[in-house]
Amino acid sequence: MMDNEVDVFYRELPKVELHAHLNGSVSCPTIEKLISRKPHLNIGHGMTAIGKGQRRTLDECFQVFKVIHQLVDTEEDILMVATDVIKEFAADGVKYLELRSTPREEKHTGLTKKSYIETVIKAIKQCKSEGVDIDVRFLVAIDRRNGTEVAMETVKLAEDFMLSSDGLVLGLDLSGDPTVGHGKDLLPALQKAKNCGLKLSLHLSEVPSQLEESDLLLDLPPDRIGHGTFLHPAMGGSQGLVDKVVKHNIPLELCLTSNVKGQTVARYSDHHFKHWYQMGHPSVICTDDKGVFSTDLSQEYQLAASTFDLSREAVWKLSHDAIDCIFAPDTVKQQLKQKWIDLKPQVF
Ligand code: 6MZ
Repeated sequence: MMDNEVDVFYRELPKVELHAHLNGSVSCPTIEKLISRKPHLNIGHGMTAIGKGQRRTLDECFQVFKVIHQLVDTEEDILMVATDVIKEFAADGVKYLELRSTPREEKHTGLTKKSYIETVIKAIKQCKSEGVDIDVRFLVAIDRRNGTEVAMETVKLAEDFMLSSDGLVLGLDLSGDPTVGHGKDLLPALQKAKNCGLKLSLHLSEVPSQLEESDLLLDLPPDRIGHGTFLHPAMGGSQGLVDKVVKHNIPLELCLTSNVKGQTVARYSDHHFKHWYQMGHPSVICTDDKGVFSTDLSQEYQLAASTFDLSREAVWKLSHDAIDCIFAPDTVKQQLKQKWIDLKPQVF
């Protein structure tokens, strides 16, 4: 064991990251740089990350995002945050990353939703031109608490960028505090997004009270599901919901540390990964918010392996099978599969 207790096998494992919120992924060194840019805010480290062994309620996690948003409110900040996050994922062995973020307008700094997205795209292109070994795409996020009108506006923006970003903007994410708002109000916007060719990754059933909403949104159907913690009957969901997910073969993005630290799952061994994985359903290990939850993707793979007793072959297959769940076109999937072949160790 080395390197923050993570075995070198997991660091060297080529990985696909499909569920990463930009502002939740900001590392300690980047937070330090942001704090030094804005000392007047009096923000300390303890306010932006949840350390080893610590737990917070989901509500407290959402307070943490508000603090980070105070620190990230100019184009300059977003450019730094996005390039740092991309380079950190690359250093962790991530070969393909779909980053998601909620475009924000900040009147006092002149930041607009359009310039927000443009800046993330600039960061992606900058990393590419520097030769960072990672293929990065972007999903524009809808924060569910902002309601119908903002969701429609966001879809329009995402559509414009999908058409003008050379394939960098691929789809939409629906996220935000799951206890606020109802998916039925967002359905027309999501339907419109789907009709214009945007891929959809929706946070579903992150808390127990969302079964009716999940049932409704699964009929779209989405292209991927974030968390889906309470869909399975063993977690308080229903067979009907599982049947819909299976019928449409919708992959799940699963984030172990996030769910345990955010207290929607009591123990790692209770994580719903086991139910879906046992069924052979496409399940992708992700970080969610690597900065806020003090983790990285190598640690998440190691955690899944140690908790559910996965062999190295099984872990390799898990990271390889994630390629089929990406939103980029088949040509990219083929390139990634070749990369996995090239990087596969002779023996595990
Ligand atoms: C739901 C989450 C989330 O968009 O400013 N976000 N939404 N559930 C979660 N589980 C813990 N973690 C993050 O990144 C921060 C935003 O991502 C969403 C929230 O809307 C949060 O404000 P961006 O880059």
